Amino acid sequence: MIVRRYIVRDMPEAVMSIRKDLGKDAVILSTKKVRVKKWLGLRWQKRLEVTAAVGGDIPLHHDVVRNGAKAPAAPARKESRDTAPDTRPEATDVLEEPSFGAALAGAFGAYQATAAAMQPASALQDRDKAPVVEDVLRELASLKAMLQTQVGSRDGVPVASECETFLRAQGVSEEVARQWAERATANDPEVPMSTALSRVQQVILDELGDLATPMPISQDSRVVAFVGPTGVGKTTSIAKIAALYVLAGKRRVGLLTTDTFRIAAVEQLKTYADILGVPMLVVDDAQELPLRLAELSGCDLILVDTAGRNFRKPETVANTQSLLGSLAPDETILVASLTAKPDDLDALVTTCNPFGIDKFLFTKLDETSTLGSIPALLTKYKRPLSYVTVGQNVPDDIDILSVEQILSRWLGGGASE
Ligand SMILES: Nc1nc2c(ncn2[C@@H]2O[C@H](COP(=O)(O)OP(=O)(O)O)[C@@H](O)[C@H]2O)c(=O)[nH]1
Ligand SMILES: [Mg+2]
Repeated sequence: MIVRRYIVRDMPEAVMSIRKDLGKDAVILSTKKVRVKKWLGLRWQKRLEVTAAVGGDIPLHHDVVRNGAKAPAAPARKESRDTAPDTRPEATDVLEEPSFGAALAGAFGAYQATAAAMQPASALQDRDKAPVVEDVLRELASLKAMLQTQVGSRDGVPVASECETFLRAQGVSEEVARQWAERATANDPEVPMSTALSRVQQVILDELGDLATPMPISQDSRVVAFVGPTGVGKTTSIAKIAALYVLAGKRRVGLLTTDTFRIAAVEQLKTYADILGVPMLVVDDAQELPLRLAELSGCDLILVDTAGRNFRKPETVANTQSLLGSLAPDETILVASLTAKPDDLDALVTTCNPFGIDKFLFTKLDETSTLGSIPALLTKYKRPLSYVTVGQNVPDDIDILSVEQILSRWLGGGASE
């Protein structure tokens, strides 16, 4: 293995030098900010120290990015991160510049390690606030229902009730759970539970129709706003999506943040923007919006981060509504975490619906096995899913999944007839 160190201005410069020097299979091992003396040692300058290596058996782990980068408008082909076959040979065909993806991942990794050290266990703190007992009970109920699908329905309990119990445990409202369970078993009340659940899947897919197909950001959209409560993963998701487009090399991405509520929020997005080599501007006041948008006139995709606030407060709702009114985005994506309670998620969507929500983006799929809110919200509010995120790693942990793919995981692989 050859290991080299580079002192550069930014990541794009590092990637160019590394590619030229070590070839396209090189990977970045670490990055850190350093200060170097200029010529004659008169002035200090900020630089980036990047260590890269080539040779040995370096795995390519960009299957998720590859899916997004190749065809942002099409459903991802990968069924599951855990069960996906080794896609290494195919990845080289599909992603034109795999080492650039690896380079970005390295840079993001270094940033995230530093951020984690500075803000210990922020995700953990979020979780600590969650009603743990309720989560455990829901998990248990869902496990119980899943077990029943394996062994068949209990004696004497109609399969429709079993289906309903399963759906309820997964966070589907009572009324909808009953409807879906009844429709799935209507013609065949004695059907085995596993078959009933694959029929539930079909009932949901029929109801969703075109909405079952994932709808990432449209080719025609230039300004895309991301709204949602605090801490759900808006900024992280924006960084992941920006990385997908930078990797694809098809659109000039710019970032805009209106989240000046927390100083760290601006820093967070700025760091991602620097790593990606894309412009990022801050908007303090809605009146500045036209000016800032004009400054980003060279960008054909502007991702707008908004302040994560408590949507149960009327002033938050009013502020967001007025911001979106001035911004007039081509798309507004509601970002919601699946770790929230189903009722709270539903209340959030009801509150945000008047903003003109176009799509959902669900985060933290990796932290829960309760996925019923996805089909429940999609069918109720008739909005499609854009992306789902499955972890904290930028840019890896984002996926474009069809509802069918999600249901297959949720309902235990879609039990066969
Ligand atoms: N486990 C997990 N954590 C995530 C995911 N997306 C974001 N996070 C974490 O959630 C926390 C809040 O994310 P952030 O993007 O700052 O949220 P924002 O306030 O909505 O902008 C951070 O610790 C992220 O790393 C995800 O898909 N899974
Ligand atoms: Mg944020």
